Amino acid sequence: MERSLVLIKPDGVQRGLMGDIIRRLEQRGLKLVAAKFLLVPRELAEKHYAIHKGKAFYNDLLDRITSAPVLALVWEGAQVVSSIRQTVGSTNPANAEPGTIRHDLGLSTEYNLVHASDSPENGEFEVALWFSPADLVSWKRDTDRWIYP
Ligand code: 3AN
Repeated sequence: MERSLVLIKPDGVQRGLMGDIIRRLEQRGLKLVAAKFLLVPRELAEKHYAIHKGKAFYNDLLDRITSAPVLALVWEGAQVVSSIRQTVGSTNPANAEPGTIRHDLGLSTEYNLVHASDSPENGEFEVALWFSPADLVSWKRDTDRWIYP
């Protein structure tokens, strides 16, 4: 089953938007299988953002993600990665479609509220980076039959 890591980043936590962001993902029909509220160790941030190492914004990115608590979530389901990316919107909120999290709740790329895995492969990698297998809850959701054919 496909999984996606979503981080409600420090700006989302500080602005009190955790509930709104979770509501949007839940109402879409996505299924939560793990959650963790934490201060991100620098080493974990470096591994998570390794692909951006060397870019002009890399150090600021690490400073921001480690500056205050983050809510890390794992969502599971068919095509969950692309569904969540659609609900999250473009990296720069100025380009994000109305109705998306980044459009509706943000104004700058630096403070774009959430991270979401960008491929099923990265979803698996990131879930394994942030969670141990025992953290992932396997559960049957009764409403699934009203969401998936
Ligand atoms: P996304 O989060 O939409 O997958 P990525 O992976 O390209 O976007 O970038 C990761 C994070 O790095 C973004 N969410 C944003 O916080 C930051 N970022 C990306 N591009 C820039 C940029 N040009 N200037 C500043 N920060 C950036």
